[in-house]
Amino acid sequence: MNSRMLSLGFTEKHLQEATQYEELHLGRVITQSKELYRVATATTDFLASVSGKLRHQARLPADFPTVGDFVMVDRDDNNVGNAIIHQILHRSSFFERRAAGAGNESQPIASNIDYVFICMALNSDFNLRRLERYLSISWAGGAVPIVVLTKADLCTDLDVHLQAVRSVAIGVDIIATTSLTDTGVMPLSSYIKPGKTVAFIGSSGVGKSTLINRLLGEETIATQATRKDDKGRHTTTRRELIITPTGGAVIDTPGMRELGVENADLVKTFADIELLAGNCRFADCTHTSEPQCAVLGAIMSGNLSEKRLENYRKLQKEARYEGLNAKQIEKEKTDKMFAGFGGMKNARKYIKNSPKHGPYS
Ligand SMILES: Nc1nc2c(ncn2[C@@H]2O[C@H](COP(=O)(O)OP(=O)(O)O)[C@@H](O)[C@H]2O)c(=O)[nH]1
Ligand SMILES: [Mg+2]
Ligand SMILES: [Zn+2]
Repeated sequence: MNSRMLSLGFTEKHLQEATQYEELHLGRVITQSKELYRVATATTDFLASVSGKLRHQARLPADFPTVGDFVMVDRDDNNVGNAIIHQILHRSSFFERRAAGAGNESQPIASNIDYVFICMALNSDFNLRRLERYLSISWAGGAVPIVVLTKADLCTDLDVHLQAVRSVAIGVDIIATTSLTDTGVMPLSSYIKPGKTVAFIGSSGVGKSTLINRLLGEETIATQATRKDDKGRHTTTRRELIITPTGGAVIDTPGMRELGVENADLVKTFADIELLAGNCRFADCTHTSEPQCAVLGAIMSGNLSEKRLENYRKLQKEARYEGLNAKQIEKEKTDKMFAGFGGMKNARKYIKNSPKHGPYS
């Protein structure tokens, strides 16, 4: 494996999987524009589109390639027009969001991300509830989250902020950075290395692009998507996978903030609450008013913040509704309301067959 392949994130696992596709070449999708993909291989990069068969067999948007995908293409150079993507290799992590508008079609955002840098600025952007949301999304997608606190230069009480983040980001690395100096981004470099792919997420304006520019250094800027109208700095207009000088891949991901907590596995994010719940007297404790509830106990004693519990409930609810359209959410609510009757259908039957002066007349 050459260093370019390592930088692109190719691992032995991918090479191994690729061997089952004879006469095809391993590549990685680095950008996407509608149905055209830019694919980087061991030697070069070129445009590609999907094969008729892949398109034909695709049932969901997730069945199409997305940025970060390892794919099998029919060529290793761009001598004879666009290449054809025949196969998407197994994804180690996957992020998608619900498309705007009706229906519940989702749109793939990125795949094969090892670390998600959850960027949060140490100013008014600082919000622990939003952090909990991002943590849930990262875990759910199959990547390891790292909390990156940006603009440390603007913060006079770093310790207080770090303490607050620690109480929320259980078992997660927390890093404070500033883009004002080169050394301010050093703590990030241990994650950005050959074979690894990092995605930056966080609100607009927290300094993601500035961090990425710092990591890239001026000398590599020529390889980046540059804007003609300014100093040629990397600006985010679309998702793209970028190779850093140290040989790690980063993805600047506009749109990641709209990710829903679909399929969210909140167990990791709220491990403390899950653990407490194990000590509640009742196995099905809802932590609202039950006696000997360990969760409420922790809130009383100040070991758990009420806001955290509230957010846990909110995300749980959302996770169950995520992927449903408004009408389906309504149905879900009604179903829940009539759950005691065995669902809405039975509830209707029950009402119909009830004596006139029954509880629902
Ligand atoms: N004080 C300070 N400002 C920063 C820092 N990093 C970025 N900024 C500024 O924050 C603004 C938004 O940065 P940008 O990288 O475009 O944010 P993005 O939307 O997350 O990509 C710009 O004006 C940057 O100059 C930092 O570490 N400290
Ligand atoms: Mg940006
Ligand atoms: Zn309880």
